[in-house]
Amino acid sequence: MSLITRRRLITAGVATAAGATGLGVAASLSRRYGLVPPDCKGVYGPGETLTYGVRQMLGRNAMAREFERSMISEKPFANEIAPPTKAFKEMQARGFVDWRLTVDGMVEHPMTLSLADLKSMPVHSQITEVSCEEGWSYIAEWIGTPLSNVLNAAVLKPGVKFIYYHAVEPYLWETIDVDEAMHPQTFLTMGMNDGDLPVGFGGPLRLRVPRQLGYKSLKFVTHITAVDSVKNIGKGLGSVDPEYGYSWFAGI
Ligand SMILES: Nc1nc2c(c(=O)[nH]1)N[C@H]1C(S)=C(S)[C@@H](COP(=O)(O)O)O[C@H]1N2
Ligand SMILES: [Mo]
Repeated sequence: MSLITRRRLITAGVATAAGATGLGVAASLSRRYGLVPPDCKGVYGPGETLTYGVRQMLGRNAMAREFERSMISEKPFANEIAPPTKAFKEMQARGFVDWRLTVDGMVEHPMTLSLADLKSMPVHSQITEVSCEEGWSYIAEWIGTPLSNVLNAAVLKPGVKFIYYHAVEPYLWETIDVDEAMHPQTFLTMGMNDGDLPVGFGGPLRLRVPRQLGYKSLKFVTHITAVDSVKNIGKGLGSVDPEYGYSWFAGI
């Protein structure tokens, strides 16, 4: 649907809301056009809903800023050491040849991909910034294949609304909406600054979501699931972040 049509619908929804029975109509219209985030309830709910709704209406296709090569940070700050598990270290010792990414859920063709499979897809690069919610940031070149290539190969079934992804650490998971998942800058990243993606930065495989804060760019990604709702995942808030007071939608 075009932006104009969507805007008209919203205007119509808001105008209807002015009427006595309109609130419910406005709410259901907003939900229908994907303007309501999963963490829309609670103290911060109205703010989250406003931020996300505006982004969805005006910036669904906006691009994250890309930088010149000369702007790449000399000493990027890795916020995470390798997952300290024996299994991870063994895979690392074997050069991650047995690392697998599982793609399942509401897809026509569930699949399990190796790093070699991913590298055989069209590979692109972007020079973008990682910004942590705690205030620091750095710029790096990220090399990988857009997540859309994998999702298009798996073929999303009608009704998919979110992509749910896990890190190798079982307690770390995130979701993004389908717009973010299909955005050309959302990359399954295997390389950084002309080399393999170092483990400290999420190697061998990290989902870079450059339009959102660093915590959406999960490192050590092993599993991607297409879903139509986040209600039954964790506390139903869309990711672990809102459970700790951070926004599900972390647009920058
Ligand atoms: N698997 C995993 N991914 C993660 C994290 C983590 O602890 N584990 N931290 C997140 C947070 S809060 C930020 S800000 C960025 C930090 O990225 P960096 O280490 O490349 O600086 O990674 C994100 N991805
Ligand atoms: Mo962070």
